[in-house]
Amino acid sequence: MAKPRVFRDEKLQSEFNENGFVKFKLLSEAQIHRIDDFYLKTQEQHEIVIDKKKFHATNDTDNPELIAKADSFIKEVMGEEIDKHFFNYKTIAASYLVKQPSDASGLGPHQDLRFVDEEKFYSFNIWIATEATNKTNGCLRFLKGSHKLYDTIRPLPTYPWKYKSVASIIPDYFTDVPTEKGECIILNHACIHASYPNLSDHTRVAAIVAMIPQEADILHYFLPESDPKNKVEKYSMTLDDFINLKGGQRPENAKLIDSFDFDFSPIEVDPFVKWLQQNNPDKKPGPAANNGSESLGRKLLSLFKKK
Ligand SMILES: O=C(O)CCC(=O)C(=O)O
Repeated sequence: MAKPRVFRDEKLQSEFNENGFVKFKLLSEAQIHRIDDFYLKTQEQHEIVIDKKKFHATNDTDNPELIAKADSFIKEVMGEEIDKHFFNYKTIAASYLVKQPSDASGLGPHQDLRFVDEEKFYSFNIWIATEATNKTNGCLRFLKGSHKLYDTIRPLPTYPWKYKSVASIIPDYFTDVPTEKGECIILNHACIHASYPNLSDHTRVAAIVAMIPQEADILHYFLPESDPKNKVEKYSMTLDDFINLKGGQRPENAKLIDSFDFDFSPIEVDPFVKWLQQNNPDKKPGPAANNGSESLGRKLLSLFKKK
């Protein structure tokens, strides 16, 4: 069964379906300025975490007032344009994603959390930076088509990533996606992606809004720590449940709708490499590198929820 359409433009929808990401011009210079201005006014509050984190999100501040204000401000500005490009959607959370100028500000290959039943739906971010992005200041990179490869559960607070076994191979096959000022990237949360460290002389600021098709339920997958035999718990969530989610804990008021076993064993390397080569005949593998995926669970946590 085809997944519901959300783009008004058929070509953008089909590129997104095919690759797992697509970019287009979303915001005007004035709208970008407002997004930037809000960040500058709250910079000190946002940067409270920079001793520990060179890539950080509004949620990392643990400042409920700031998190709520940034959420509604970003939705307000982006909301002026979103309906021109999308229909049949609902928004989840909005946040700033900030890269300090540091070689520790890169994000290794990862998939974002799973918010919906991905056999029927998909969830995605609208991601937009306040300046043009490139390899030097931390642009995004994608493994084309990887959202269609395996059905993966990406739970919290543990994040037993099925692609861990191949994380060091993936970057050789990434497609870099630089952006012009005002251009956004729509990324499927199941598409493997990463971003370069910011090696420029100033902070790279981006804003995201997470969205899902209108008819999809918002879900949260919880996998308790320590015992690999634990079952995955699936909760039906409201936006408030997400806002009130505490790190490492079950959602307090959300309804548990299922509890099931899932095979989190890492994928086999050889068939994956074959797939990589077939899908990216123009790319050459280099020596395997450590791409920083070990701190992934922690970084993902900060993308989407409060502590
Ligand atoms: O802003 C970045 O550099 C990373 C963004 C990202 O990984 C995401 O939006 O899921």
